[in-house]
Amino acid sequence: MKLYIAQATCSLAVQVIANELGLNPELIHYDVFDKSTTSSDDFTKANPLSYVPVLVLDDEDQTHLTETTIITSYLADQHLAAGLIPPHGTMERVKFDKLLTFLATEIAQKHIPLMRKLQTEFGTQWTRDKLVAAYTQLDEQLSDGRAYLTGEKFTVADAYVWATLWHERSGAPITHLRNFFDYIARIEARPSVKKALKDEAGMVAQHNELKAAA
Ligand SMILES: N[C@@H](CCC(=O)N[C@@H](CS)C(=O)NCC(=O)O)C(=O)O
Repeated sequence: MKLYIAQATCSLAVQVIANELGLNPELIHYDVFDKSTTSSDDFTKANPLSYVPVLVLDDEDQTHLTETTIITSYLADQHLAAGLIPPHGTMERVKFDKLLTFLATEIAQKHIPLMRKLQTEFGTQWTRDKLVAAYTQLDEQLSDGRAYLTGEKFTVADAYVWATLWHERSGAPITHLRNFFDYIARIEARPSVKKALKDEAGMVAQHNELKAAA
């Protein structure tokens, strides 16, 4: 498998889930600013919309999967015994997919226009307020002392929350949420997360060397 990643983006969620499962997809780094990659591949062929993550499967069709929630869920579904996602066809899974949709729409995609400073003053405030409300909901969910969002087990949802924690760049004031940041510290202690950051830094360094040599 090949996984297209970009520095400090949602592709980290896929790296974490692959690491949790002991999978080793070939990593290709995409620079979102100059649009180059660490391979000779044209990234727009991998994803015409030019965003990461993209997972290229080893099947006959070389299926290209996009969308963070879909890629992470797909990998977790292939290894259900690891417990990173509830099985399809259960109410637990319906609630889990609801949570993933919430994280994608109310958190991940809300940060992006803020980070890119694309909004009016009113729009910026409105979006930051939405983010604070969404993170507060997660903080409340964690207030019963559970280790992770859906209970005692680390899941795809936790990887996604961590990978899209961009409040420092988007200016969403959430650092008062103590349950939430204790939870983030638990996630950051996981070997899968440390490895994802190390591998990502390695790919960025390799990319910079390639550019310097060009
Ligand atoms: N709907 C996609 C969005 C992915 C996305 O926003 N990717 C960002 C990084 S987190 C990206 O690649 N941006 C590059 C660009 O827009 O040029 C998903 O949830 O995976």
